[in-house]
Amino acid sequence: MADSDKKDKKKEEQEKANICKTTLKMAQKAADANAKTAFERREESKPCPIGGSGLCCRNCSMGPCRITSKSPQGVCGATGDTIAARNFARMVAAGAAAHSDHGREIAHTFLEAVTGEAPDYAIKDEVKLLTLALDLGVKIEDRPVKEIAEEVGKICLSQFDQRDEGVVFVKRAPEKRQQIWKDLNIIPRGIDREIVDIMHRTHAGVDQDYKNIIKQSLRTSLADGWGGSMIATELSDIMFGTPVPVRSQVNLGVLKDDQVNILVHGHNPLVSEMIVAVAQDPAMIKKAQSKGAKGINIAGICCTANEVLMRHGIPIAGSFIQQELALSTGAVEAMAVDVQCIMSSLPEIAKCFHTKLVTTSSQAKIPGAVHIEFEPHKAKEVATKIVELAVDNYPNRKSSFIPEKPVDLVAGFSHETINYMLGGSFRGSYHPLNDNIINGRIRGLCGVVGCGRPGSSPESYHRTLVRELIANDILVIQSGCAAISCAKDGLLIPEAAQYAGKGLAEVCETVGIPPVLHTGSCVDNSRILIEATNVVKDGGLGDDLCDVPAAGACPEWMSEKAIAIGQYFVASGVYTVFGLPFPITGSEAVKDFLFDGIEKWVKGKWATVEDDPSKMVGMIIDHIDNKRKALGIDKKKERVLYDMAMRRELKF
Ligand code: SF4
Ligand code: MSK
Repeated sequence: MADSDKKDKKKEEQEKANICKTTLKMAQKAADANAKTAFERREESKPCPIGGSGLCCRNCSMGPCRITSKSPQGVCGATGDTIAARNFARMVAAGAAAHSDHGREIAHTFLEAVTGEAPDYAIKDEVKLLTLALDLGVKIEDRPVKEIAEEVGKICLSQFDQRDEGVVFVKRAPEKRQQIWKDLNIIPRGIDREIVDIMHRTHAGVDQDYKNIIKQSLRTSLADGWGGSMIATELSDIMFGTPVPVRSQVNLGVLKDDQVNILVHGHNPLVSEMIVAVAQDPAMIKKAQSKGAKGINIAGICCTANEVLMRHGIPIAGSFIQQELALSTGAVEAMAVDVQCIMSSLPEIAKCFHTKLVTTSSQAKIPGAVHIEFEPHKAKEVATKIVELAVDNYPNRKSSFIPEKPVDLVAGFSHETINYMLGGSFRGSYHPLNDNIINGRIRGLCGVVGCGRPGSSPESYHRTLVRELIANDILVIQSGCAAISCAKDGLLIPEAAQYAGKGLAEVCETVGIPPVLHTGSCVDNSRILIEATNVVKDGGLGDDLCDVPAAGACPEWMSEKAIAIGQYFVASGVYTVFGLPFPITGSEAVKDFLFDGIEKWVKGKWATVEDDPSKMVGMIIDHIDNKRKALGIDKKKERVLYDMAMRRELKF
């Protein structure tokens, strides 16, 4: 067998070993029940290669124009470079809009909660409120908490439509980083301003310089990462509690045969928090029992799952690609969805079973679903209606199939938790983390985020990448569906330290943390920015985010939000590796710029796209080792290659 054949065989074996088998099994079950899922639709659909490479424009009625070697310009004369950059910038704008509008809704409700207009919500974490107040320059003295909270809420809400000034959290970044943004004139204003700017300049016949378009997309992404998203995380923590380590379980096996199963799905925790509270009400449990159920079981899908997991230990039923499969178990009485990543097919799948699909946001209605609109001032009332609908539906359940047992996980790694766990409550600090990076036990850090896509090897890229990173002593911080994928693979428990390299394992065992830290939902990627900033501020690892031996990775993605996140990582100085498909590969100039030229501007860049997670690990290790060398803390370390023997040892 030729060497290249051997390598392909190895890659294939690795991919097979790391796929989510529950997903494949349930996709088949769904097909058997005539419930068509994304797995089948993907087989049927034929993605357009021109659109996929970023070279299709439909920004005016003279088009759509598709750039090929035979037609290298659109009707208006736009080149492939302009078109690819415009498409990329619009993806950033859409992703940033989704995160930040979520943040705006949280800020609105926060303000209504403190003024008494949304009486079902309260302030749970006063310490975090006061810390945030100080950051925002709000006086504390002996003022009542309510007064401080109101001022904090008003300042946060004002950030979204800030027209001229930079958003306030920019000041949290290392000073050198702020200077880079200032010199480049990309200090972000409010998200509304930045997104309107992108939509304007990408209209037909406006900005035709691809670099100038990319520059505005950097600014917009920063308005999200250091603005809208960060506000969402901060205020959610204050209202619902800052996450601390919590044990729970994951995978479709968290559904219960003998209980009313309610799934919460989407992103915004405002509805799901109330559903969790209402489902614990003894009167509601009694009602469920009167229908023949033993109780009420709440579980989550996607990032709403991550929100209620982080703060309440509510189990996770599945990731993005498992949402249809969760309904195909036939064991779900109701699925309540809020916003983002909700498949349009859900009502069709729900119809094959007895499940009630409930939409709750005025921004996200789905034909065929029951709509019970969420309003902050009657949050509990809305949640009660949803839970009652599910309870009443329990007797309609027919046959169900809940796949194998769930897997344990530990989540809750906010930056406050990392500070506390590493330094202790009285001397909380990132110092031990920095020390262990400097002494080489921890080679570096990697934020691994992303979604997962249907196909023959679901979620295997996340798992292969993360397994190999930890085997090479790289501490992984995760969010979103990437974290759910790896949790299902048993990597989010302290015992997973056995799969880490010797140095990382030693640190994990001493502190009692997993080698993969779950930091929250995809809006909580802002926590990763703060965690990296804390590493810089603690000292010894450079004076900007780009100096830290760290990288970002997104081996599987589907959402425009992932592109916005990638762009704010890059704008913050992070080397960021994405899996295929990447939306601008049709333009060599834009590709070269994002993968290389942009580094001169922001000292971070996108990495050459690789469709092999093991190669991505190689790129990340090279980058981390180069950063260690630049800091003068490099020690020669062999790369550990992930092999099948390592996989066979797994008990999960
Ligand atoms: Fe075609 Fe130009 Fe119109 Fe785009 S803006 S559709 S490239 S004519
Ligand atoms: S939910 S954006 S599929 S992570 Fe945040 Fe998952 Fe990706 Fe949606």
